[in-house]
Amino acid sequence: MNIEVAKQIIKKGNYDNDLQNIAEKIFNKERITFEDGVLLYEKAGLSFLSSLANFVRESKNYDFTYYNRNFHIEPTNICIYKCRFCSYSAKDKASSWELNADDIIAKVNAYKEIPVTEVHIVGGVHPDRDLHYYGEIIKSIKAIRPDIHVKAFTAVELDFMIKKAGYSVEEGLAKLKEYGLDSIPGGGAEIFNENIRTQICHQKSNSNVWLKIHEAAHKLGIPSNATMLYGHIETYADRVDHLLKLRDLQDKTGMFNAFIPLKFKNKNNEFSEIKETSLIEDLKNYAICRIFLDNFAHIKAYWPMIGKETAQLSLSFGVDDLDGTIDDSTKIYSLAGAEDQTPSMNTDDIKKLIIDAKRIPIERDSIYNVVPEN
Ligand code: V47
Ligand code: SF4
Repeated sequence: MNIEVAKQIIKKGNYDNDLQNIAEKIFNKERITFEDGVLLYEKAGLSFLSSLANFVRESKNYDFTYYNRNFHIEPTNICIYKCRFCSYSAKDKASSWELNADDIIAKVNAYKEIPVTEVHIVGGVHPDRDLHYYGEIIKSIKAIRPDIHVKAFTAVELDFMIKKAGYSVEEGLAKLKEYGLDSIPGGGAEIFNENIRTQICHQKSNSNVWLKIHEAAHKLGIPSNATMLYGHIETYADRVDHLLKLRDLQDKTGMFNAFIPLKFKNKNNEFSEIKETSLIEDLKNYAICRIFLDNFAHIKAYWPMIGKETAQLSLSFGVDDLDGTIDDSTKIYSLAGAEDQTPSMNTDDIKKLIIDAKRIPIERDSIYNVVPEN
C-alpha cells in the first residue's frame, strides 16, 4: 500500500491522539513501545489495524505470500508434561503411541517421488529418548533425502533430550546440527510470563530456557521460528511482553525466520471451559504482532489451525506466509478442535487461495529462498 494512501485512510478515520501518534511512528518506521502495543490491543479497531499492518506487510513483502511444500511427522504422543491446554499428549497408557525409527523412515520414503522441501518433526517429550536417538533418525532421513530440510523439535523437546544425553545446550545443539538438524520450529513458547506459564504448563521448560535455546541455536547458525499461544488466560500486557522479548532477541541474532501466532483451541483439554477468541480478535492479533515485531521478516498464519478462509483474511492483517501444502499429517490441532479436521492442500489449492485474496503466491524453501517453478 502506498504510504500516502495509508496515511489518508488513517487521517480520515479521525482516530484519537494516542492512536494517531502510534500511526505516525509506524509510517516513519519508528519502533513502537510496550505501552503502544497494549494500547493497540485495548483501543484500536479493525480498520485502523488493518491499514497499519498492511502498510508494514507490504513494505516488507509487497503482495508476495509465501508457502512451502512440507509434511509433518509426530514421533509420539507420550509426554512427561501435562500442559493444561494440550489435547495431543496421551492421557493414559491405553491411548499412547510411538513411531519407531523404521516407521518414521517409512513415512519419509512415502514422499520419495514428491517434491517436498521440508519435514517438520514435533511431538511429546518422551522420558526415554535422548538426543542421540532422535539424532540418528535425522541422520537416516538425510541419508535417503539429502535435499530435504529438517525442521525439528521445539525448545521444550530439545531441553529434555539434550539434558538426558548429558550435554550443555550449546554442545547438544552442535551435535544435533552434525546429525543434520537444519532449523527449529517455534513451539513451546506459549506465553513467556512465568505467572501465566505456571498456570498453564507449570512443569515444563521456562521462558528463559526457551529463549536461551533459540539464542544458542542462532549463534550456531541454526535458524528458528517463534510462536505465541494466545486466547487462554493471558492478558494483553502478557502478549506484548512476549512480543517484546522476541523482538529483543531478534535484535541480538536476526535469526528468527517467522513468527506464528497460535490461537488456543479448546477441545479435549483441561481448558475446555475457556471460550475461543473471535475472528475479530484473531485478525487484530495478527495485525498487532505484524506491527510490533518490526524486525521479523515474516508473519505466518498456520492454516490447518484457523481454516482456509481466515487464513485468506489474515493476508490483509499483516500475514505474508501460509506455511505448507501439508497433507493430513498432523494431529496436534485436529484433536484440539482445529477448523480443518483433515488438513490437506496441494500446490494448486494453496496458490488459488492466495490469488483469490489478490496476492502473489511464492513457493519458498525453509529459509525463504524462492523455489523456482518447474
Ligand atoms: O507449543 C498445543 C501449540 C505448539 C494447543 O515453527 C496448541 O513453523 C492451540 O510448534 N490450541 C506446537 N495451540 C506447534 C508448533 C508449530 C506449529 C506451526 C508452525 C510451526 C513452525 C510450529 O502447538 C505448542 C503449543 O503452543 N498447541 N495445544 C491448543 N489446544
Ligand atoms: Fe507435552 Fe507439548 Fe502437550 Fe505440553 S504441549 S503436554 S509439552 S505434547
